[in-house]
Amino acid sequence: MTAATTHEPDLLAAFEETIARHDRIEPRDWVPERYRATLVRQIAQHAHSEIIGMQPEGGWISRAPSLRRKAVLLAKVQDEAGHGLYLYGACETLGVTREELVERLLDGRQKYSSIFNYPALSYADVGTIGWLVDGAAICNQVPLCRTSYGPYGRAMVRICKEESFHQRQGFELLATMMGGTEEQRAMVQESVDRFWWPALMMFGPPDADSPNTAQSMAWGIKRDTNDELRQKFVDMTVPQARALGVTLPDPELRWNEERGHHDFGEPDWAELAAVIRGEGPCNAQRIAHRRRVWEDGAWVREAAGAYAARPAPEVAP
Ligand code: BYC
Repeated sequence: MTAATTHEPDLLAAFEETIARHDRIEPRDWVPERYRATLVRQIAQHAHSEIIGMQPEGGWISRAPSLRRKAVLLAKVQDEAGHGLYLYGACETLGVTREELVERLLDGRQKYSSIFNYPALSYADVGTIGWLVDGAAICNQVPLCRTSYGPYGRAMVRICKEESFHQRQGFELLATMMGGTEEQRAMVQESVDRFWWPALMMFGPPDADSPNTAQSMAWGIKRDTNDELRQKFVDMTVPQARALGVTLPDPELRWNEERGHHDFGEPDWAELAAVIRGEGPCNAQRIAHRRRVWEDGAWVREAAGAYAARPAPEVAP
């Protein structure tokens, strides 16, 4: 990433032409500072979400109801760690270090997805998180495979493949429970009731109140608006809910023949704003846990750094 010097207008024109051609921007290309800062903000928030997102489900690994469920959940939570690492790697190509990004998360300058500030209270929540949360993530992330910044788009391709698998495992878990006892069916419904509205909030505020969407769309960072993606998610999820036999907790949800989409109720935007401000049910717990493991892992980073810094051993001729 080279700094603009004497030829900034030429550099800006080249950048804008690349965006207009829908070509990729790569790490060595000159970019306006605001483009770089927007990408760092979004990719870092995404990376933090993957890492913090390990916590609600991770708490159920030791309490999984069978060896098979435990193996599946372990693999899923490990995948989320991998996604975080690809995304931190993509972010580092923009000239920030991972340590700096973690600091910004821990002191509240950077955010992570609001959804992970809600608790996972029952094993049905593991299924609901896979079905609805990974389902919403897929809607959001598939278009990001075509984002204008190369390293972000390429990370998203692999992440999306794994998220699709996660969504299916969540659906399969819920379908199994729905075929079980009355009590199990009630657990699934109760879980869906709690997660439906927070899942809709994952897409961000409505377009009219989203300060970043217009510029991010103009730069090809985002390919769809928050409201477009939310609609896509609702349309995709309604038939799946019907197949499962669960009710989505929205009395205004119905098919609109004219629009060719489902109409649905308004999420509680004041609740989203409060959760983003740090006032959700689990914000303090999530960050305290992240801070604790970051501090506990200091010796690992130190050891890895010390090894990397050692001069190569001399080899006898
Ligand atoms: N939560 O102008 P807007 C996963 C913030 S995890 C928190 O619309 P933008 C998984 C927003 O950052 C995948 N904050 O912003 C892992 C901005 O504040 P700042 C998570 C939110 O960036 C484990 C302000 O509100 N996915 O897959 O254009 C288990 C104004 O918003 C939220 C991603 O991170 C929110 N929900 O659009 C299972 C996708 N919404 O930064 C699954 C990548 C808004 O200016 N991120 N804010 O202080 C994005 O696509 C976009 O950043 C957003 C927001 C759609 C989230």
